[in-house]
Amino acid sequence: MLVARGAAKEFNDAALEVMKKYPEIIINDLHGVVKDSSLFDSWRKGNDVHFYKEEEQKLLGEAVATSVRKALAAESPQDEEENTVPPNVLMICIDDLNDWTGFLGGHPGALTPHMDALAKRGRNFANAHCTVPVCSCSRVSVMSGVAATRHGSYEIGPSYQQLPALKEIPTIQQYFKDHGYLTLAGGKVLHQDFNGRLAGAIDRSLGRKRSPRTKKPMSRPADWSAAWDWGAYPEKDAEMADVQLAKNAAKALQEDFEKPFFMSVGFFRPHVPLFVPPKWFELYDAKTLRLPQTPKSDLDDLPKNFLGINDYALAPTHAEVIEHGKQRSLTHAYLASVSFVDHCVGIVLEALKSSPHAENTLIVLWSDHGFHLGEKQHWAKRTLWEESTKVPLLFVGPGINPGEACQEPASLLDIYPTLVKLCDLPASSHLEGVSLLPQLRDAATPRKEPAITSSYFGNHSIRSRDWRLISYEDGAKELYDHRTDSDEFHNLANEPGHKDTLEDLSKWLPKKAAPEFKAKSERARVRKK
Ligand SMILES: [Ca+2]
Ligand SMILES: [Ca+2]
Repeated sequence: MLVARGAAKEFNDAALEVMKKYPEIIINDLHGVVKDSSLFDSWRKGNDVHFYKEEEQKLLGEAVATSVRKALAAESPQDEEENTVPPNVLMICIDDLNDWTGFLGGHPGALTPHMDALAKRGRNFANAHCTVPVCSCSRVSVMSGVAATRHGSYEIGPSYQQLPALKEIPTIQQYFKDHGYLTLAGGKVLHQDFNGRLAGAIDRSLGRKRSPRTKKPMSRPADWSAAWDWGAYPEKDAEMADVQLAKNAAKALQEDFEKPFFMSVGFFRPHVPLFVPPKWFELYDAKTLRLPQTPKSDLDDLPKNFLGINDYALAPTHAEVIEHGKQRSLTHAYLASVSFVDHCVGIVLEALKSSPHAENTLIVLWSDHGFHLGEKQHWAKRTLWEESTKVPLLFVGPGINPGEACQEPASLLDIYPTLVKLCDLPASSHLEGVSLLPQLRDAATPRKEPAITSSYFGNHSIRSRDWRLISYEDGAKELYDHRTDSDEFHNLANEPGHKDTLEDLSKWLPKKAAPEFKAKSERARVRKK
């Protein structure tokens, strides 16, 4: 055995001690963490211990610590009950909500009092990004903890259940269930829901209804997709599926459960069609609300192929929106839908506040990707620009002190490992994200990993604290300095003086990416001229 010194020696001795006392538990726990590295052979055999890199020591340390806690808890279950009640988790996901919230300030007029109040109670990750800027793939990544470059879903089509790379990967709901949690879920959590082989992940459904739509087009030009309609409809909140879901969740939160719970609540607005009751439209004055800046000249410095990944799907082009004179009323409908969904979030949060679980529930709120409203002449999602990739991400609850917003990059991929850590579950080796615990403790803690977003095979964005690099499949690049250009108007990739920045960021570009797994792909179905 190697001679270990200092902290390594202390750790070494402690680990040996633990191994002697609880050989079974240790070996089992460590297995998940270290099974892929030959350096840990000695641990697996359980008869020798060596220390190598700092990172490996950390992994071992965490695994040992988890084992010790488990072993101690098993020895004195009464103590555990008295001292450590595992926290519940309330996960609220929102569909297509960009940074047009009060706490992110993406639109100066956006009214979101409930989410703003929530942001004040914990950590607002103000530089958080999705892994894929489209519904189903983004959600698959959140729920699996696996990036698109491994699961291969870059477009609506394949479900979680269909992706071969995820065959053995438990959803976060399943993982929590496997570790003693009761799971409840309702609304749009996964795009295609928890059915087939995922059905067992959810103990109780909170329903998954859809809101009513008008029979005839309300505001859309006749030749637009029926999904791209909007207006003050239906008359009452109670008719909206999101309100019904919020109330179901609110009711369930009043119950006493025998186990800790993991509740997932997924709201559909502000996804199109942008139908919400009149009172939400009345919050805004369509005539005076601010429109985003959409200069045509913004496209002049982009690589020629940039439209290649942006011309799919059902959304109208900006030219079509302008031609029909719909920019203002569509923007109005989006803002109305944002305030409506904020109201739904409020119903759930108020219920939690007055419930027996108020003090012991972690809340994580996020949206699956952002949304363009004409910026860069684009509507909706799928691009690698800030409007598409940036999302709200809030963590609130026991152990999280309120404080400043975090400007370090964060990814939706980090939700799974962060919740696993916060709830003190065993580490799982399949997770590709990074725990946000350091930034939950102190928002200013620097983080080296950028947020990586992929859109279709071979196109990636690398977002650091201050920069965004976009690299397309054919090698074309865009580079933006967010310290001076939060709108990403000025592509610096081909300007002198940024070689080092380009190189630094390029190091994070995925070296291997899974080819696109196509079941029925929206991309194959629709292609615009
Ligand atoms: Ca979405
Ligand atoms: Ca530009």
